[in-house]
Parts: sequence; C-alpha cells; structure tokens
Amino acid sequence: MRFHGIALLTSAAILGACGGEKTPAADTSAAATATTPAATTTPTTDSAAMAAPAAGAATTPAAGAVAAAPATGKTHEVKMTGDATGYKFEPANITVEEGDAVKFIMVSGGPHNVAFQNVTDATAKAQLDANMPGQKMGELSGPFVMQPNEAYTISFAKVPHGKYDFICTPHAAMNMKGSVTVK
Ligand SMILES: [Cu+2]
Repeated sequence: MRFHGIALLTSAAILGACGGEKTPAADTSAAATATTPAATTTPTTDSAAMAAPAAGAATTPAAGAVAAAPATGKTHEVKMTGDATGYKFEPANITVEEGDAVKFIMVSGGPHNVAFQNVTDATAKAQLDANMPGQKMGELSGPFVMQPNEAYTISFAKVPHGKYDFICTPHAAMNMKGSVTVK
C-alpha cells in the first residue's frame, strides 16, 4: 500500500508549498488540521504540484478503495502505562470478536501509540489501516496519545480473523507491545 506514503509526502509538499498562504485547501480532513510545522517554508511557484496532490490528500481514506468500518460490537479497553515498573499495554493481549472495538487509553508515561507490525494479509492490512482514525504516522501506525485519559479507538469491524501484533513506537525498545486476536 504505497498510497499512504505518497499521500503523506504530498501532504507535506502541500504544506511546504502553501505554508505561507492562507488559501483554504479543498480538503477539510484531519490532514489539513493536524500538521502545522511546515509554516516556515518559503512558498514555491509549483502550482501544478499543489493542485494534483490536494485531490489525492482529500481522498486518502479511499486511496485503497477500503472504507472505515464502524464497530458494531462491544468496546474493549486497554490501558497504556509507563512508570518505574516499565512501559506496557494492559492487558497486553486480548481477544475480540470481529466487529468489536479496542479503546486504548493513555494512563501514564506517554506519548504512546499503537502501531501494528507484520500484517502480511493485504485485505487485513487495508481494512485495519482504514479503521485507524486520525493523523497516522504511517500505514497501521496510530498517532501519539499524549494526555491522561486521552484515548485512541480502533474498530475491528470487517477485519479478518487472526492475531494482530502491535507495538508502541516510542517505547518499542522498552518492550511495550501487545496483540489483538480477532476470532
Ligand atoms: Cu508507549
């Protein structure tokens, strides 16, 4: 799934190219609101490059032709903690029904995130990625959750049965990881 990488790159290009202007972009998606650090970049004259990626950025969720599937079942809670005893997801390994959601709650020691690893099945990868909201850091890699009680919820609707391993990117070296098994 190269589209997301391209979309991110083009989003950055848009911000870089248009950073000095106040022209409202056509897309009002999270991509436009979440990233502001490029404002210092000098505007360029490459208007053609601005127009094309704008359309791509606006349709990012549909790039893989997979729509997010809202949860239809129960919501399971997983705490994300970090303190003197270590960094962990609690519980680290859970089993859910297809259609359930998992709500990852920031408790301490953030920022944390949820980044799925080694998802090889293309269908699973596309649906899971589509079901991950917000300004992702990359494919299957959720945004940082910073504040206590802030949460990040992922629907497992239409996600194929299987075991999905994930890590917390900032704390991967501290072995902060877990799994969701969809049965
Ligand atoms: Cu973490």
